[in-house]
Amino acid sequence: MRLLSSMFCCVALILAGCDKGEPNATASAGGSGSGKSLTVGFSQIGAESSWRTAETNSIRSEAEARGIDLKFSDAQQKQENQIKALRTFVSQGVDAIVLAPVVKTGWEPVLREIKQAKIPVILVDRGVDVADDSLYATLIASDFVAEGRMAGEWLATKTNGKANVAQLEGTPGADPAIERAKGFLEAISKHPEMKIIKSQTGDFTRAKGKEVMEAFLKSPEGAEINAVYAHNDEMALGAIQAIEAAGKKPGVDVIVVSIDGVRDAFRAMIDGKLNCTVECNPLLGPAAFDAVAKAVKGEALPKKTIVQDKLYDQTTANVDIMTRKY
Ligand code: GZL
Repeated sequence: MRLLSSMFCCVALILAGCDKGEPNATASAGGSGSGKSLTVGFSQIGAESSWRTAETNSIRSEAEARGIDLKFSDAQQKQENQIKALRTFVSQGVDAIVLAPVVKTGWEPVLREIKQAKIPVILVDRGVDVADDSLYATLIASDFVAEGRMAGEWLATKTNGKANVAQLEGTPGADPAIERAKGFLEAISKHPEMKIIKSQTGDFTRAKGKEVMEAFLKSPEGAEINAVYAHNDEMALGAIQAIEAAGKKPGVDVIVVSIDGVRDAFRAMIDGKLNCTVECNPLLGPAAFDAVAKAVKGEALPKKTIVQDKLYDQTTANVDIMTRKY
């Protein structure tokens, strides 16, 4: 019974974001704690968004604070570049690998090679599809389905359950693109008069978000679009530019909802152009290196630590912006 209640407590703490693995947890210095400084390879997706840059900075600064030698590789949004980087890390004999995987599938062969080399892998911010989950030590990420659901429910309330939505999807095959679409659809499906009338990838970038939105607005259905759901703030900010260029008022004629909670999104909410954003915390450095420290010592880790998210809208944006860290 005691064991059961302490297990429940542990899960509750993780869900509440209060355990040691929470991304804002204070850093414990000194790498593995064994005295020997660690070498860790970090395969990052790219620099497609300010969210991504914030994540990179969090991991870099946390490594520095702990005296960890970080080998950083930017894959420029290409899985093949990530796979190359991972093999390089193996040949360099790193102590652990932190991987932010661009897409969900195609990782098994390289993860098996890493496992054979006895190097633990910590997945950050996006998950992978593998039959054997011993191929990675742990995943630290948000619940993307819940994020999409929150955005969809907010939009349903705002529009009284009536909207013709244009969806800007993230990178095809990426965990957050798949799951954020799923959660949003789940929420709007409860409202027969809410429909996604256009949907295309904007690759999580501002430039692509703008380009795709311009094309949506010029399409035969363009005049009917009265809401935008973007899988990240960057694409929403691009869409806002396209809406304005088409002579419409973003935030009023076209309601815009998105995900991430970056500072520019708060500025756009203060300006009345973005309606809401669901925070997805990129400050994963402390939690990632807490996990690295445990993994290299062979300690057990939860298969997934869920990072807590929260929805913000225009009502408190001018106050909220003052405490934003990214
Ligand atoms: C989320 C992350 C997404 C962010 C984007 O964990 O993978 O990728 O939402 C980013 O802004 O580019």
